[in-house]
Amino acid sequence: MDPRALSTGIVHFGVGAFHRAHQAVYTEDAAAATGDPRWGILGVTGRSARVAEQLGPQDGLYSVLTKARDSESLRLIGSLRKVAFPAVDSAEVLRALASEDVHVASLTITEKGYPRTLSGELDTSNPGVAADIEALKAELAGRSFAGPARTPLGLLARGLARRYAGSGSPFAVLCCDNLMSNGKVTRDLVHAVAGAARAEDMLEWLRKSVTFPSSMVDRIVPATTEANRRAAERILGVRDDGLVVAEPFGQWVIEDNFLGPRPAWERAGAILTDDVGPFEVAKLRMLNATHSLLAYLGALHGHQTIAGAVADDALLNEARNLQRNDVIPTLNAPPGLDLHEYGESILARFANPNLGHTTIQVAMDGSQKLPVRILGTVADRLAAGEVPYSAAMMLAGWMVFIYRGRDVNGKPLALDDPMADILRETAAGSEAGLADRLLGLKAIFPEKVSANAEFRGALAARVRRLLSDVT
Ligand code: NAI
Ligand code: CS2
Repeated sequence: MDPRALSTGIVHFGVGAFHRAHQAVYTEDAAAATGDPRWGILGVTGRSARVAEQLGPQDGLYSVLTKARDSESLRLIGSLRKVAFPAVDSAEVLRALASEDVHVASLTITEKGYPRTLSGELDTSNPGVAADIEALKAELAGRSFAGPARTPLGLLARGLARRYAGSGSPFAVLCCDNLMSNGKVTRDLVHAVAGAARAEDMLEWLRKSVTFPSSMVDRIVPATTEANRRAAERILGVRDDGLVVAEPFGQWVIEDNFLGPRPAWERAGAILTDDVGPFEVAKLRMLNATHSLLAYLGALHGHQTIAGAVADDALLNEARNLQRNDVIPTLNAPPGLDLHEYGESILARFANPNLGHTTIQVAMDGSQKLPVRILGTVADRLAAGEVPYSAAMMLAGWMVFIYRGRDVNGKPLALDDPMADILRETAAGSEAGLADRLLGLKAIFPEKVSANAEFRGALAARVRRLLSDVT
């Protein structure tokens, strides 16, 4: 379908690589299958204008370089019609969220884009959240535009307030981040922003007219490199600054909970279901936890890529043990899914040498990722009276990654994490006390995990062994 025929029907927060290689592709395919022109996307960047600057001169057009093991293909995508940068375009985003032509907002703002306290509540001490709550109060009081938003959830809440004050028509907010029950997480935070602004009437409307479906999202999309752009330029004949790179595999399982219209994503291969939960848990625990194990152990052993880590038999064995011994016993398989075959299919995807997904990229934001990916498994196994030794190995990898900051060859390993300073400070000290010191971080480890003596012992033993392996 000619992208110029598309009207904007979706606002997406977090126009990173993954959105462009996953939801935007599904949305384009749905439009092509149905001829429905209503689903152009207004993308909203996060903290920099870079993507807006990359795509603006290209009319929002960009390409996806799909890299299979021994072949690659390039595809032009036109569903992303414009990219807004909140620092200058918040008013436009607010108008779009209030528009009767727009029916869905979606998000890929990373695990750290959902500011919560230890107990999972909205973190109102976050300066951006606090500023957005004040802006919402001002706008609800009928005062004029309260200036640029500071957080995606704040901008979204302000836009929903505009919708409530205007048409009040039904709306859906679709989270596409790697979080468990990601729709509920998003709903609770957006409701909390409205509650903090004492917007009781708006809250009532939110409960009745705005749904927050959860979704399980899957496609490995590494950060784009200059080498990728040069390869694409040789095929395209022009440089595409908005290029994204991805594996051939993709999956999207969406909770069918929409009060208003939505793209016919099922016509593009998405699965609409009443119960996303089993798909979410299986994917986050089987794929993402194994990814993190290979990232930390792989990086420490000098492997630049996930594919390199999977090619290391000892690490491949650790990955299989994690899936088979610790994760699978905690899962209720989604209908028709053989979990052992699923685990092997994941490892085969990781082994794609053409993708170039780096261990250091997967290793980032561990403080935000580990609670979602591995600590549920640990808690479930301990509750079943078992010690999850492979999960302990994965956590030992993360701890030694922080503590050593270098790989087996002495190459520095960057710690890219919103809690980096706290992690470094906590890790500093004796090797013997490393596991206990990091286990003491209540922002990451729940009591039921950190207080278990057997698990502490297993973790400390693996930290010791790993330190001697890589030192
Ligand atoms: P990216 O780095 O290309 O884009 C991240 C987006 O989130 C950017 O728009 C950025 O501005 C925004 N962002 C980052 N930190 C933020 C914060 N603290 N607050 C608000 N916005 C913030 O990353 P990519 O590859 O697009 O992945 C984004 C998310 O998509 C992941 O964190 C994950 O939840 C999900 N995902 C990614 C997959 C992948 O293979 N890359 C696969 C499956 C899910
Ligand atoms: C990866 C995920 O970077 C990471 O943390 O584990 O982005 C992974 O590539 C996706 O979840 C695959 O669907």
